[in-house]
Amino acid sequence: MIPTEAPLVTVLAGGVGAAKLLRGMVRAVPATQVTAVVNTADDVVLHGLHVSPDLDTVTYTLAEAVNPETGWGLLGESWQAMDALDRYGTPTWFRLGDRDLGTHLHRTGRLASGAGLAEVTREVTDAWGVEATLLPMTEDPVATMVTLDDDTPEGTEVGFQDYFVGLRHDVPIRSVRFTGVEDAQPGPGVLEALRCAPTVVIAPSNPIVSIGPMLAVPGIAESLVARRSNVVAVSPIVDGATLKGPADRMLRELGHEPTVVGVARLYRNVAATLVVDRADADLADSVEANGMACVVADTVMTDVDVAATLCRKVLAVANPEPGGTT
Ligand code: FO1
Repeated sequence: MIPTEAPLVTVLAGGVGAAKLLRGMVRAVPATQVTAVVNTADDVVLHGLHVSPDLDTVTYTLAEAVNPETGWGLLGESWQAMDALDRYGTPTWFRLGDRDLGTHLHRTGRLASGAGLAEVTREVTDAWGVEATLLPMTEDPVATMVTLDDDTPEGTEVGFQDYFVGLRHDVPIRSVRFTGVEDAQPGPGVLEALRCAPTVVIAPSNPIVSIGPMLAVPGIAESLVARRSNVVAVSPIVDGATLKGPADRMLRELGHEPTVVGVARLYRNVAATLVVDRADADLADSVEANGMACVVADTVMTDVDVAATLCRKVLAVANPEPGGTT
């Protein structure tokens, strides 16, 4: 069921960075009023199972059940199913823990019986006691494909998880595209959540492969442009680097500046404000010269309290109290 209560905040979310932000958001405001629109272009079918890494990372994090060392997968996992696959010589480079497998088995079975991904996501979040609403960006098949900058004339195109996990994102790339996105419809409730929430936040996720696919789903970017003044992005780049993952490298390789200024150039049409870390305070003027208001905050979410403080600030800058100081 899609919630009828209008959210207080809607967050565009990828994986680990977004999950940390959302963990702070549900401390800053009631969790029932938080909606996340989640990237599904990383989804992959493995061993016949539909795996939705970003939806699961956000779910497990909000349930306080995520593995804190990896930021994905479950706490206290065992790996007997992977050991069993190793026995048969089946590739296990993408590791699915035994407990995590239950989620993929449930999702795959329900999708095969005709349920939509939004409905199944609701079942999974309910089962984990997650009170925030997670909405898949689309229920249609959209896949991030990465063209490697190898010595072939056109570059070899691989699926996102082959690049990210299989090649440990340790290879140069030439381009990224999202197959199926032109024909994708926003998932149930997505456009309403983007239109109705007083504040929309773009989480500190990879702008190219986490936020990029969502903005490419017809209707999503347009919804943000229409209310840009209430859209706040949090930079995933701090001091010219990402805390986790290849965003800095991807930005550089695809011709963008791997700084908060490069992030501002990517988001200026859809968001009015960019929140940057204190480490980048000296770039605030350059961000503003690129058409976004710039707010400096502690964005490195070392614990949930830092995340909650960041979220309170983000909400305040998007909808300042009349006469208030932020
Ligand atoms: N990331 C890895 O680096 N190695 C893995 O074996 C791996 C398995 C995995 C299983 C389930 C899941 O939900 C996520 C998993 N991830 C793994 C993370 C995933 O590749 C990335 O977090 C996202 O796709 C990027 O946001």
